[in-house]
Amino acid sequence: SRRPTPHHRQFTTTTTTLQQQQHAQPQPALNRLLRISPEVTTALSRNQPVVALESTIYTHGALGNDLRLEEIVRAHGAVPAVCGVLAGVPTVGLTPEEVARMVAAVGVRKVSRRDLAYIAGRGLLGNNDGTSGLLHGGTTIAGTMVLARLAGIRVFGTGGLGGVHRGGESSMDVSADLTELGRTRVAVVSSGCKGFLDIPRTLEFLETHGVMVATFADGRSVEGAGVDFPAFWARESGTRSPFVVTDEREAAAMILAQEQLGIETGLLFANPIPEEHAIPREDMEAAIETAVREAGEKGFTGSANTPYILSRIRKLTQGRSVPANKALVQANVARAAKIAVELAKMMD
Ligand code: PSU
Ligand code: MN
Repeated sequence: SRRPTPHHRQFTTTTTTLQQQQHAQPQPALNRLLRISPEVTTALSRNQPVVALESTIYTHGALGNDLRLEEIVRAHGAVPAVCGVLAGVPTVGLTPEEVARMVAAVGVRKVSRRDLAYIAGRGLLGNNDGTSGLLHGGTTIAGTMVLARLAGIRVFGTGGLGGVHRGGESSMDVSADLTELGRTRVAVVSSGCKGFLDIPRTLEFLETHGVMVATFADGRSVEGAGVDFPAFWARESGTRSPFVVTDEREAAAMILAQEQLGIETGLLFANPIPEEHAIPREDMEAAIETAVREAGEKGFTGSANTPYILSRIRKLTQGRSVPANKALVQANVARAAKIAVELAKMMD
């Protein structure tokens, strides 16, 4: 396979610019509103690999507290940065204790781009004693991307992207994760999009918004047939991935190219669930159909739709979806860390 071999001088020139940007003081207003942990601040200023992690997965995911995502990031030589809103303060680099506080709180919000001003504005008024969950927010992929970009983090590992919902052509339920990818330059590593979505329309939407979508081939044939864009619990979706990526170094080069070109759009790297944890599509389809139908009947629309469907699927599959969900997130976060490490090497 052909590896990208950019001219070394181009690298060096751009690196200087990037480092100058990174070392520049953040805007005072930004500084006041966005809290970045000391560890993440130091890592970013030294151009060390950092991986953003979302917090909705903890606050609304009910996947248990043994995901060990930060451990996985560290084991691969990168620094984890859990993003979320703690007591009204948008934060990059939440500690496990802070995440536990959010999870334990009653009324913790699911925070996407639109929710940030609402919750942080209330936080500005000082109504942030932290005893109520109302000013805690688990950030979705979209919300996490916003915070990661503000902090200067380039890589983000997570579970499954939101997308165009089934029937979305009339309900217009399209996850803000998709528009965020269209406008915010963060590379997201996920197991494709959640399997209960309309995958062909999701890919159409991403194409419209100019998002590069590449699926890790893992030794599968790159020439000719290509590979499927994965469907969360299943490696196959019946829909081809627009692009294929062979390894982490190649992914890192694409991230670097996007940055050097000055394109502010995000990138999506799809990482199919590890084979041994995959659940065949046919096995999931009955549970998915029931969950989607019930969500409609019971009126779980808007931001309540995805958490409801995920929890119903968990019940309907007698918990079989949970180990698969955990395994895929862990694999994605490991992959994200490897990409971040490769990227840091290229920027050295
Ligand atoms: N994992 C869960 N529950 C969730 C999500 C993940 O167990 O709700 C979130 C992800 O953070 C993703 C979001 O970004 O669902 C998409 O939600 P929506 O379809 O409302 O945009
Ligand atoms: Mn939605």
